[in-house]
Amino acid sequence: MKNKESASKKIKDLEHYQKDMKNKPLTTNQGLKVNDTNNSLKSGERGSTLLEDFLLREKITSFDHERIPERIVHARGSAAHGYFELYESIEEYSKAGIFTDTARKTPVFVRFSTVAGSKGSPDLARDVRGFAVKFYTEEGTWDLVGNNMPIFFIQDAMKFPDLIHSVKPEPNKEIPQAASAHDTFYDFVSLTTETLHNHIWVMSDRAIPRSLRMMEGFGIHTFRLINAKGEAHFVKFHWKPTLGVHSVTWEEAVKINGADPDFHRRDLWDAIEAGQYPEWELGIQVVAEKDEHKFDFDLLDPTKLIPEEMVPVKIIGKMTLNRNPDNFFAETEQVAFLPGHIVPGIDFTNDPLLQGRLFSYRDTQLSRLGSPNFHQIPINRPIVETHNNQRDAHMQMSIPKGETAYFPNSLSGGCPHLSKMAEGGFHSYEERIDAKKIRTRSESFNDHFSQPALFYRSLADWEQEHVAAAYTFELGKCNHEHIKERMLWLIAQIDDDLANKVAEGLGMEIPKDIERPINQAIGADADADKHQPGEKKNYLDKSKALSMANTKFNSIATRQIAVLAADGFNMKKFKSMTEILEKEGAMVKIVAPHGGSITCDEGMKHKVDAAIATTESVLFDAVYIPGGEKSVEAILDNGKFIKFINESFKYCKAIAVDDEGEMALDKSFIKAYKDDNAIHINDEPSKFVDSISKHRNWERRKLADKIPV
Ligand code: HDD
Repeated sequence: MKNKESASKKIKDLEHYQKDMKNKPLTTNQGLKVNDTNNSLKSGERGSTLLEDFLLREKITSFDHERIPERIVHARGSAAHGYFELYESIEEYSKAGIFTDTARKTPVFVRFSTVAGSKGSPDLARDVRGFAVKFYTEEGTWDLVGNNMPIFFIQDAMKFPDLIHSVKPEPNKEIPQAASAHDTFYDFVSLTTETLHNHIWVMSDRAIPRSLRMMEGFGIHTFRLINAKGEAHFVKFHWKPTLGVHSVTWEEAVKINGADPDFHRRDLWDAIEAGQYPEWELGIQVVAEKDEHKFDFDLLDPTKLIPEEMVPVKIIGKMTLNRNPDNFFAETEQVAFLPGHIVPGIDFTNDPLLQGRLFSYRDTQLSRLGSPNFHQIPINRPIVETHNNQRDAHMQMSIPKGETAYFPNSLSGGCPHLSKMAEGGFHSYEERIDAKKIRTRSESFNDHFSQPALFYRSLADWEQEHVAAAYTFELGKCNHEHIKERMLWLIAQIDDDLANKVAEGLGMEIPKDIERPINQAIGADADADKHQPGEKKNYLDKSKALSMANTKFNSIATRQIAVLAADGFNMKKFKSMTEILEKEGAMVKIVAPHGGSITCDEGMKHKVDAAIATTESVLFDAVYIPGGEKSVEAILDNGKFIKFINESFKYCKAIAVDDEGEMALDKSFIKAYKDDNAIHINDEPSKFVDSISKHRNWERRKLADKIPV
């Protein structure tokens, strides 16, 4: 169901371009009604096809050219429409209408993505997630093109092609797809130590989110906010999901990729269609210009975050996604995000990564969308009118009137005319620059170990174990010993304990010292010593916000609950359990031995959501087995149900059973562990709800490792 009431200005604009085919005749692109689209024009019934067949040629030509180049990075993505609302004006920092006018509902289009994989790659790759937001503001479009991690791999845009070439499939054999676990990536990472911070985030569960709706977003760079007096403040942008930040485990991710490669895309779509609109609060960390140098790291270095203990995040508004796109290609594929799209009140800093991005995104749209007129594609059009002297080029959709296409002019009355700042005219922040032109990296960017170490220290024990397992897995997939050795040495600079665990898993020794220079991302004539990673600092022991153990655990909304049942299940308990689960917003799905429907002990038919043969436990958050002897016996007759139960236990999920449902536990690995905190036998439904809202019972994990599924 589309939410018509909140149909925003942008949605109305898009409606203008929508085509509804209902009750319409099939026509050619010229409007000619078509009588036969099944047979080509031939000379005789069995004769050869004629060149004259313009119907055939139009149809086939269009088909032949349906594809456009996929994005060089972030090719795999899913998007949705929504809106942003401001809680309170922050006019002391920014004059942007979106940050001062609390009455506005600013339309947004948001695209989430993985980075390394192709358009058809699975959703649960271990990877950074793109989090790109297009705000259609009254003053023009603002694109906040961020990721789900607060830092980036590299410090200078000049390194981006190298980074991406190293992680993409190796060029001789085009292997592996959507995976960083290969030699070229670790060759690059181990020679480019600035990557280590983003890299350890990728080794954490942040890289395998439970849902796109349960991950944070970050603008990453330090930007500037500019107020009406022209004063600037540094700012970092944060998106915090109202459902909290939750992830799956790597083993589950691998299985999900097989069971449902569209897991995240489907989850986003289904939640919106069900009216369970994903929400994120927008937060800002603001730093006065005068405080630029008071930190132990450089604010212009995109491999550093500002710990929330040092600068708290001020929550200023909320984004809600309430509408799925009508057409994937027209909207999700053709949307073009450009970090260079800003509005008065927001400005850039000299972060060298951001500066390079300001070039790259416009450039890439030219090959992807084929023309500088890509801003005229409906999804990319601002909601405000545009007037300028740019003309022509492929696919010009407007018909600019008048005899002038230059400025200044007198023949068109000087129009389109300039706007003063007071009228909303954009004016770049006047930053003082007094410097020599130089190709180098600032030594203030040299700290490569402190923040990866802070991240690792801040994690809960189960998160740390997952990080160690991820390094071990990824390096275990590399073939070159010297690359693994370099990585082990570097991990030891981050954390000894972590390095020891990884070394043990690899069956290797941590090298005592390795030949310097370690960091090779320097010029040929540069003084290598000046650009090596500095000593690890400890300016903060732990930062709470870095661990998912400190996220929200107060909702089971949109959680997928599998009800394992067959004919004869006990309706009474089923009803009281599922009514409460559904009231709390969970999605209850009946998984049965077959499709169609099953009949409960009260003789009513219930639609089966998935036959056991078509689904897997890793697609669900929790399991409920109602009583009813006949029902439980029927499910125990099929080994896949037992696997389903064991696997749910293994991945530390909540499981509830009523009455004869306990027989299912006795047939599973759970038999000896029925006192587990998240196993509920004839328990109050509210207790099951509590366990599901905790996401996982990690206390179970050591035991769970022993379960052979
Ligand atoms: Fe990028 C796409 C995020 C650094 C060059 N990037 C792209 C997308 C996201 C990001 C979310 C997908 C947008 C969409 O959904 O269409 N990129 C980032 C972040 C970065 C970053 C958060 C660092 C903080 N990117 C970065 C650098 C360069 C690029 C340094 C080049 C010098 N990125 C691109 C690109 C893409 C892109 C090649 C591919 C498709 C596109 O732009 O539109 O230009």
